[in-house]
Amino acid sequence: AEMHYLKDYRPFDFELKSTGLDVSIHGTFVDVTARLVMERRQDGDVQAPLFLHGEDLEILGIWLDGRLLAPREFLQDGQGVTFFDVPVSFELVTKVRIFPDTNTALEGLYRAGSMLCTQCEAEGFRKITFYPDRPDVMAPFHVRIEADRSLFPVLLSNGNPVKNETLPGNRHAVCWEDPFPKPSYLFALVAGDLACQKDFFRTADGRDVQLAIYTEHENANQCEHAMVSLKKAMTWDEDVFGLSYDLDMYMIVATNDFNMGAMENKGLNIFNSKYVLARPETATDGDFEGIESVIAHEYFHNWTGNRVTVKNWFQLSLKEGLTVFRDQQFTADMQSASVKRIQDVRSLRARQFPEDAGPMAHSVRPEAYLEMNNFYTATVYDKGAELIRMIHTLTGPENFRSGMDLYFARHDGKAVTCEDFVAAMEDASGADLSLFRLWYAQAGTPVLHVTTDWDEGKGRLTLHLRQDIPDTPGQKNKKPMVIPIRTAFFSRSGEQVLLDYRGKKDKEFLLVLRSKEESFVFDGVSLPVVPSLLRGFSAPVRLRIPLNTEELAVLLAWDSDPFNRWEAGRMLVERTFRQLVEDHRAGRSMVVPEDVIAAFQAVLENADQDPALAAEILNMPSEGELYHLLAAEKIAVNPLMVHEVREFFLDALARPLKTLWERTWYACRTQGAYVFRAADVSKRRLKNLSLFWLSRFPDTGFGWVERAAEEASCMTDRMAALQLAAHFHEEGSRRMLLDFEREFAQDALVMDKWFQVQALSRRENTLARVEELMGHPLFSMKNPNKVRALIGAFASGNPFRFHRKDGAGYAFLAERVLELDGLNPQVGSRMVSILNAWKTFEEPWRSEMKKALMHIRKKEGLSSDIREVVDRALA
Ligand code: B3K
Ligand code: ZN
Repeated sequence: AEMHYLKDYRPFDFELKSTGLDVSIHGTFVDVTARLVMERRQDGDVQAPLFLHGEDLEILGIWLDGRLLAPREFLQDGQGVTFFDVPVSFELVTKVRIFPDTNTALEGLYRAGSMLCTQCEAEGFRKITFYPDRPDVMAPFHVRIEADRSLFPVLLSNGNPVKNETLPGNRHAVCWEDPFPKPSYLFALVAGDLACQKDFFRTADGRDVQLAIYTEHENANQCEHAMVSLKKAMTWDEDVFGLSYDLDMYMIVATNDFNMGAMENKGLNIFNSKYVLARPETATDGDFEGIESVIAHEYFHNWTGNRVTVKNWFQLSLKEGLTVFRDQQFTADMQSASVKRIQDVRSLRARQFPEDAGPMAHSVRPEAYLEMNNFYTATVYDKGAELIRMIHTLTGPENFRSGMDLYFARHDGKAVTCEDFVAAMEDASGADLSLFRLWYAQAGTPVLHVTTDWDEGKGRLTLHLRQDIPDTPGQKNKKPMVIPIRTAFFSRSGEQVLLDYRGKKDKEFLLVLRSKEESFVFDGVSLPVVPSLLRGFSAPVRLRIPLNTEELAVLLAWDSDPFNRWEAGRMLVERTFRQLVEDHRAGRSMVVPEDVIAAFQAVLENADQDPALAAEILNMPSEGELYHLLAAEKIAVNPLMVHEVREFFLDALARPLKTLWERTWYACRTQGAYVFRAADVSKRRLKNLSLFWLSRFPDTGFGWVERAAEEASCMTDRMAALQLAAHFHEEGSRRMLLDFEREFAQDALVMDKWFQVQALSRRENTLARVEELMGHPLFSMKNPNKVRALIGAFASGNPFRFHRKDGAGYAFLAERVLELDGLNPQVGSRMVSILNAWKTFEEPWRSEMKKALMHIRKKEGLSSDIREVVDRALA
């Protein structure tokens, strides 16, 4: 593999008129015949040879306009095949053999249990056949699939089924036609013995669409929630964006072996079964939420991604940022909007901010990649969604909708760029987004410094704003960005006050910072006010504003923006934590101030006003989140110290609230059958948060956990108790885990949870237990869900036990990465990225992490996925 650069982009010299595929499935191999009708583009290079991508393909024959080519008439290498002499228009037929059973990378065509399925994005289609495997080459597909009827009664591909054939030798074939021209990355094929749940959806203009969810037979009864979610998403997209589904059929296939969450192949989504299967006895509220949002995300791609696709992979955020924004808005409408926003920002800070500050930092529209799969990142997805959100804020909802309409009117059926999207928004809204475009090009998280000046005599308040954008690898001395800042002010007693800004009285203002420094002046400020800035997290920046405890307590209690209430709580915790860290380092005794405790106590006392928000506010930052906090302030991370200080803080906060937490636990018990609905979800969340706090008391803690486990009647409550139990050494803990294992040994998704809670255990022998669990009969390095549940959870979700001073955690991870390098480089690359933050740690952790990275780099023939990450981490 070689580096790809955005600046080198060139259109393809040929036009692909149509693609015909004939896929013949046999015992241990599959033969693929591709029929490509092509024409040389007159506006292209008329001398250019024809290059088709193709990897790991065994050539059975190549025909040009019906003539079998001799081997010297083309040139094959590891990347593909080149033809030096092709006519202006021609038909090229290739026949290749591939081996899905040995494909452990789960890219291209592979075996998943008894079924065969595909994953083509980003560049997997070239492992199926020779093809111009690039997103700007689009064609209508005609696919014929042939297989044994007993082993593979169900044969699926994109579009509409047009023909069935019965063949000799118990074989059969099905033909599919997808009339919408599409790039190869949206191709899909599934063959298997699958159960099918059917339903239908009537579109706004009265067409009936067949909906079908395919699963293994034993899971057929677990699709209801996914089906309901799909119909909700279809309705929402019609209501909010005026977008209806376009084919006669919408199919979803659930598979246990999948590298990520799901894939939006045209008309035939393929899903990790984790995001399809659910019932109350086996799925948690989190699972139900995840399914609803991933089903919606893949469905929304039908317009943002499929109908309008990307010109090249540098434009990935065109479809991913936009589709994440759309699924966020959907979830906000279906569930609690404030909780959704809080959780999204929390994950942005936990995953994207560190990425933006680390060795893999890249802009939302990256400039270069070695392995495209490494750029399906929090930056492209989640920061990309924040960019769309800022455009939404800057233009306003009506203009944003007009911009979307214009975008589809201009680009339907085409492969376009992020620039095309911004231009449509600009043209439809009249807003000037010229400076805004920098967000797509500049990496790094801007730091926004705010100071206030109050002239009591004049009744004038001035906000001084300044932005700093940190240097990132390959990018220095950046230009100021456009930062939309939703702003309001509160009196000391919590009223939102009316102020004058540029002659206009209002309660909320949209300030837009466009230069390095700027001051904003407000009049009519006769009493002291507390500013509430960046409301709803209106820009993906780090806000630095010196507010004291009293001011933060005002916002925490009274801010009319729920997000900023939560944010005030965070600021309070973070300030307290930093103070404790200083005390700890200076050898002073640590004290958590009374007024900090009182502020959180007030939240808990009033929890019934908004239990969901209270649960978010009282859910304290994890150790991992605190690492990021220190790293952002250039304080080297000492995992032992963070652990000790955080435990001290939690204890100090827990003690005075004990009876309140007990009362809350009782108050949140729900009666009756499990229903996945917002009101119940937030009660369960607050109840299980109470349990977390109660479990911390040394004498009574485990008793609470056992009792909660006994009366748990849904998986949400069971998991909450089991996860806490897994930290304890009590015999009861061992028994709970054993009983759980026995009860669910048949259910792969539930067993993932069982592996995960043990990987997350705070017991000091957790590393040894994780190693032991790798030998469990249900564990497999070949199954990505299992790898994530055990190894991923341990290395990224259990920092205290992973970041061992002796480096044993790192050595363990390095061995797993090397193992994955040979099996599944995409998953391996995700795992090795956990070490990217090595420079932010104190010694000896820092050197031990580096050692693990160097050990991995030594391996010869390292996959490009893992090599790219390791090289950049060590650069
Ligand atoms: N587009 C896919 C992700 C493909 C990842 C390839 N390594 C899922 C999604 O974002 O909807
Ligand atoms: Zn997506």
